[in-house]
Amino acid sequence: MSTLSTEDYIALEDQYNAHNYWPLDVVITRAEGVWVWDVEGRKYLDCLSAYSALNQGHCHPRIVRAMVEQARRLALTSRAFRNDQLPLLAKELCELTGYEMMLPMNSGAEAVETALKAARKWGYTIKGVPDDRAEIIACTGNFHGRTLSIISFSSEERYRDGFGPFTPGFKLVPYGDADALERAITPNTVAFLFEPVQGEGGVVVPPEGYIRRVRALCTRHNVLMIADEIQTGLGRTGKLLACEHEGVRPDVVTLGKALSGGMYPVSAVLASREILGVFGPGDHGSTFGGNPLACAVAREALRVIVDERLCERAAELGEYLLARLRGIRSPYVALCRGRGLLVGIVLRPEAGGARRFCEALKERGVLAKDTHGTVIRLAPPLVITREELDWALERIEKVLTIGNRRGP
Ligand code: IF1
Repeated sequence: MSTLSTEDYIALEDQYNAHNYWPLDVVITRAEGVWVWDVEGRKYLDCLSAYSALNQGHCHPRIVRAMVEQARRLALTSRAFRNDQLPLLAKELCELTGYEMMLPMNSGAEAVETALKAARKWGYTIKGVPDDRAEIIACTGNFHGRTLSIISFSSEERYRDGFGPFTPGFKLVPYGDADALERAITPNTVAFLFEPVQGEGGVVVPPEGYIRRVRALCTRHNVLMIADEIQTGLGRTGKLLACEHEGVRPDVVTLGKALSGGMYPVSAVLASREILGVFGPGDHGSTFGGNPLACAVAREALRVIVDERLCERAAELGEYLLARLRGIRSPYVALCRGRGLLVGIVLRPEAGGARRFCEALKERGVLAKDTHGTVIRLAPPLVITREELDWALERIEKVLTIGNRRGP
């Protein structure tokens, strides 16, 4: 047990760390599977999974072993030299997903930036768009990361306020509206970037058929379909890639988060040889991208997803979770929605915001995070058991049904 208390850690962080987050006041010191422990020795069930980075659960023993063994042997070469892990990850990831090539980066935002750069270059060199005229269409309510170019097309004022001037060349259309996408496409449109389920947007599942219509429009107008599967990919929604729910293959896919099982920042862009082939030596890169430690960890993280049937588990348990949540009679809940183990409880305006429900859940041993102020997001590790889900549901039901008007 630690000698510093929760309050001590919070005071240190407040003093020395930038305040760009407002976390729940739980100081976690260790974890295993779906469970985490705070510095006071209290135990919690993690229903956020580090925003879906922990699909395989905390500190998965196989991934830990792969990481430690690789760390002892070789951690970083830079891409100035080759290493013996990158080629194997590339082959295994491409074979698993059915894409011809990948390009490794570190954070999700870097993968998205890479996809956008590839799309622009593809537009100029292959589609024939005039220099500096490429347009990329994205969706209202999007979340793709925090870099300047990505926030340039955010519809969330909070993410942009004070950070201008912004990168030009982006347009927004309403999420879920394929007609609006068709109207926005011009001869200079090189790509459409979207999330198969919007996470930050409040766990928004698009109308049935949307992803198929997007595919058809992108094909007809020679526009690259870029699916940001950083949050939805790798089993979270019940399929390896969420676009599979509509039988669709995007031209470009971004992956991150669970690509390392939460062990290390690893991201990647997947696409055809034609698209990723636009990059030549020196066009793009990253000191840590494709490093052997990242690649060894990602290789094992992918094998765990397959061996433990995490996609199937997410599909089965997600259906169960949503049905159970929909059965809760609560004066605060407007509706529950989601796909697989990515679920949102949308609260009514009179509920007074999702934050206080997340605080109340924390007091009862369940960690969840509000999104968009009014949605409680539930995204436990995909290794969760039905019994553990029931344990969480019991507490969620209590918090959502407490009788007095002021709630939990
Ligand atoms: C934060 C949200 C989740 C993502 C998609 C790219 C990225 C993300 C679809 C960038 C990252 C995280 C980042 C985290 C909060 C968060 C989040 F609520 F903001 F929307 F997960 F739901 N594409 N999402 O969801 O990946 O560069 O962070 O590795 O606080 O920024 P990153």
